[in-house]
Amino acid sequence: MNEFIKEETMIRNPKEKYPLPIASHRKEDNKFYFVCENEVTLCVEILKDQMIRFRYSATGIFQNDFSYAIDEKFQPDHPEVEFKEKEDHFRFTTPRVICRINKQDLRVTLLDRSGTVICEDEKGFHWENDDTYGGEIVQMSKLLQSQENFYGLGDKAGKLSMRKSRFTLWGTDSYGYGADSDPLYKNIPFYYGIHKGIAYGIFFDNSFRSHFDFGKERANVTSFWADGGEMNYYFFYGPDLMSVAEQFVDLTGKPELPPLWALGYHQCKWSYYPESKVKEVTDEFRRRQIPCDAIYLDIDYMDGFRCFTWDKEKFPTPKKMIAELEEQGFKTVVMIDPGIKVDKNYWVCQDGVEKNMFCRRGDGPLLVAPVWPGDCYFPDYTKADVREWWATLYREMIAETGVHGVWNDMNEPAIFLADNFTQSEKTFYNDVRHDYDGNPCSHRKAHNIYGMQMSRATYEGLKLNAPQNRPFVITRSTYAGGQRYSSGWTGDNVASWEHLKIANRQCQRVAISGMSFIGSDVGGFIDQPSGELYLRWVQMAVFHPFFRTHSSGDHGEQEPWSFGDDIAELCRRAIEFRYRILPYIYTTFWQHSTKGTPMLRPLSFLNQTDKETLHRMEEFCLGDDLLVCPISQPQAEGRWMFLPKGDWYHFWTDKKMETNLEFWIETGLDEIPLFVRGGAVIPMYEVQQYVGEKENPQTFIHIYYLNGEKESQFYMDEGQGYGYESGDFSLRNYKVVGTENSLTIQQSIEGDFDLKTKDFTVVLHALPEKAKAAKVDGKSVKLKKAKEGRREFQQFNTGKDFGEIVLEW
Ligand code: MIG
Repeated sequence: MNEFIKEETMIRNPKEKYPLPIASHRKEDNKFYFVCENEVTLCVEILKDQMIRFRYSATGIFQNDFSYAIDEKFQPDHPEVEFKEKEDHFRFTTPRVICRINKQDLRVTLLDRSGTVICEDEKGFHWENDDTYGGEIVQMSKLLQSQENFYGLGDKAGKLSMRKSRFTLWGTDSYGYGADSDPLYKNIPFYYGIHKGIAYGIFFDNSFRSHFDFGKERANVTSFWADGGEMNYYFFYGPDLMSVAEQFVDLTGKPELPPLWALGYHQCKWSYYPESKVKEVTDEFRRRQIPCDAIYLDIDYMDGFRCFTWDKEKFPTPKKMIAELEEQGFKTVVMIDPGIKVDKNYWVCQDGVEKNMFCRRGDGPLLVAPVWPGDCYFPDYTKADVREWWATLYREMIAETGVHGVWNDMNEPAIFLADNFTQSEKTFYNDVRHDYDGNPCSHRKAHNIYGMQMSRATYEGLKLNAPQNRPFVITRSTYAGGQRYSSGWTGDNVASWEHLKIANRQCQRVAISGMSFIGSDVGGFIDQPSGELYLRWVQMAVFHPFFRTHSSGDHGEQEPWSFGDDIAELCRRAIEFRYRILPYIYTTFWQHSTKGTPMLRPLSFLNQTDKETLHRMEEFCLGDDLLVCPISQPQAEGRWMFLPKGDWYHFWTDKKMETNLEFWIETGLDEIPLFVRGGAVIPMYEVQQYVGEKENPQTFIHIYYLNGEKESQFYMDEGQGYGYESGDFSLRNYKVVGTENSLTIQQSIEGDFDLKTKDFTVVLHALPEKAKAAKVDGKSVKLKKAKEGRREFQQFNTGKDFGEIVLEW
């Protein structure tokens, strides 16, 4: 017993049941089983040096081992471990972690190899099987370590650090949610813990309604539990937060690369119609030269909200319209909801009923619930046949009409409350049946994965009907691992400064919870932002992987020009900057898709041993080398912020920053505080109005001085299609080495893709003195002076395939 626990905290709920002492143990394949006197069984599987799975059964009988979260490509390596029986415990030792299991009560303690306790059970596994409540609850409680902090859990809107808070995961349509609202749309039962500078992660892979308490109920206890299913969790040892993040994505799946256009700017509203209105908007973007890649059609394009149909009055010739928009450089993304209108004259409904594709109530009849179209049926996406069927429904829309991307909404699932619907929650009845891919269950188990499986079926629809293209899907609800199929947005937020901050936190949090391709409704969905708020939001979202303005449309307009010409001009500059850093963003996405590294990173991920970073929420990094701090107040002439220890330059002046302190930074309306890491190589493009507008966009290699060494990468490929899978990519690895009077940049190239440029413009930043001499592969080149805004620098052009640049002063 840990002496820090106060007696009273250990008082046990009489309904709770516990393991008795371990009676036997055995090893089968790579699994170790510990069986207690009352049949309670713990199964431990050492998947990797730093990754251990724990599974408990109260009866000794485990459920079929099936999870939607785990990527089929995940490869455990089952390392050799030392297993020992001690007097009062069993012990595993991997090269990185020690795991102790108490004989008396099955409690688990995880330590690092130096013996520091990382994570230790308090009561450990226990459960309630309560007939009066009507269900089984599986519970785990752990000791909260001294000064421990917690992060993760998907789209929660409150503080980044979750200590002293309590959360529920149960996908909910949370219109106009706030910082304290819970649950929200996404269900990602994965969190990080960090204490003594050591980080670990826990993924509670259980899709029932689950709950997490980080020292709120009892100050020294962290617990998680679920209203059913198994106590089944994965432990990841860091010690770096970043390593935990990468391991979680290793387990739950890396997304493929999106089409490059999906990383451009998107414009959306509920709803743009008819066709002439859509064109008015797209024309205005081109007229004003504000870059934009995608335009969205919300539910009103459909015929009476029937999915996979068109309202022929509003959109008489969708194929022609989409082709014309494409000519202009716009991709069209349309909404598809799960609710299928009950209407015997509607082909999707007929077909679905005939083929038995829809969810049924516990006693057999089809589930009927009202949403936009009135009464609807709902596909059971947890069945392979249904996903395949759903994928085929996209044929006309994708293969024939040419729609480029699909937006899945209302998939928590959300329904409207109607008089004849007796459940108080705005979702399916608990008794609704699901196939769960051969593991039949009720909605209690399938609720939290419904949106994920819908977006999966949609992803398959895009693959099926446009196999040459990389799919683009966006979803509102998802579960752990949903990043394999879809991007996401943070739902129905509000046009307020508070919500700009919430969006910032949510995007960071979702990104470290596995789904990097995330953004918010820029400007706010509900209510009308001021021009200033809209601008500040745009300026922040430039650095979010998914970048889209969306609004509910029941107030004024929300396009970049809706707030007057001055704001339009400032928005234009911000969006132009997005297009300039596209190669950097794409490289960051590539790193995410190959290594699982989150694209957005809270400050704690940069320097986790510095306590200050653990509580910062507004500053964040996009990729390795850009650090941003949005302006989140009106009429700000600057703001207070913090830079972690390191070499950082002010992006707009190239001035070296003092770090590891809080400071005031001035900022105009035309920029937000942005910093770049010393030694970084930032690949940039000239501005384009949309991805692919210029066949050979001028490409810049921005190099930032460092007295030391640093590596960077620049990844590029066709930006669409799958050539990159067979070598048609270009990866440039850079190594920058700086001394007091020189800087060298080495480049090594992998892949066969011929970058669509002959030359690079190499731009030198923050050299301590002007370079006098520059040599590229031994040949002298002439440096030119250049100026941009408040920055002055030297630059030169060189062939893109150089091996080494040497600068001296
Ligand atoms: O009940 O399709 O979050 O983005 O514009 C509202 C209409 C349904 C909610 C989504 C929002 C979308 C809206 N939808």
